[in-house]
Amino acid sequence: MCALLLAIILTGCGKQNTATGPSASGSNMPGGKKPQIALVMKSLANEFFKTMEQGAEADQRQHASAYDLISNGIENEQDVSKQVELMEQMISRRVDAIVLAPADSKALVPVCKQAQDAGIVVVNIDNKLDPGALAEKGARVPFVGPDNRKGARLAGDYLAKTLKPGDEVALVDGLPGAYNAVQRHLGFQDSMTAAKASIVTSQAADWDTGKASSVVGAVLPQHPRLKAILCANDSMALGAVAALNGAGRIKQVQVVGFDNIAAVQQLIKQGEVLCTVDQHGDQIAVNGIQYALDILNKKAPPQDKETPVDLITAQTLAAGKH
Ligand code: ALL
Repeated sequence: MCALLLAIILTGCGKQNTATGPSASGSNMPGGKKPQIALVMKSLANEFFKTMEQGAEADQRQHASAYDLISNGIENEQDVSKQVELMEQMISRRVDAIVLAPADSKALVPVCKQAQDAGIVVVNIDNKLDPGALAEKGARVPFVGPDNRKGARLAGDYLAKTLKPGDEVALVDGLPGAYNAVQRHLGFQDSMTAAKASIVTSQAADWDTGKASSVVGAVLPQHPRLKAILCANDSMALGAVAALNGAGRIKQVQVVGFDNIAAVQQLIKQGEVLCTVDQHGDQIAVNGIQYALDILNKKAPPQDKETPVDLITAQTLAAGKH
């Protein structure tokens, strides 16, 4: 009890899911001990990561005898140093594995290496760590997550069907240091180039609703003929919609998002967002945890694994597929 209390104080915004069931079934851990897996996410203010956390917690309850889960997240999308700190806390707690969705693809590499050097299995989910930075540190970390360029292209191509050559569009990007932000930018660009649309501006709003609202608020008066805004995540699509409503242009400008959060599903049904991309947030961490368990149980070589992305539109929502 005392140890558990201490653990919770140490992790700050962390949560622990443990179970008192039988010890790990089929665990190859020393003494058949049940592995402790830490999930280190990004902003828990973002519904995407709440969904991810709930998916992981549900999986832990279903497999309570196979592992214990400690889930952590940061408050602010840009707080990279806080995420490094969370990693350090998990290293001092000597967890068996860390499943990490890195806020920045380079800045988290040294602490991942530090974890590996301490004998902790590290699995990278959601946003890929930078291969160059990993190579420089001599670290190999398997990645479990989607092809973000492909996902963005799904949404961009769907939007393209409504555009004519020369139509003006804007891109709202995620945090520049995140590999998935860059990949989504490229995917949107692929679609817009193929459609011969004109990208009049592309600006980072760091995954954040408030920032996206200000960025789009400033872009709108400069581009009176704008036809669409492609946002690299749904939080920023919410900001774009707020700015468009504020400017009275919601009917003239289409919005595209990425994540499939509930608030955006609602806006798609209302016709204020055209489409989004489901990257199955509830399954991403679960896949990473499974992968960590496989490595701990010496079942799998550390290869990357691609997870699915699906286009979400008014039609797919009406068909009740999600
Ligand atoms: C990315 C995720 C989401 C999310 C964003 C915000 O890594 O894939 O699309 O909205 O982080 O932190």
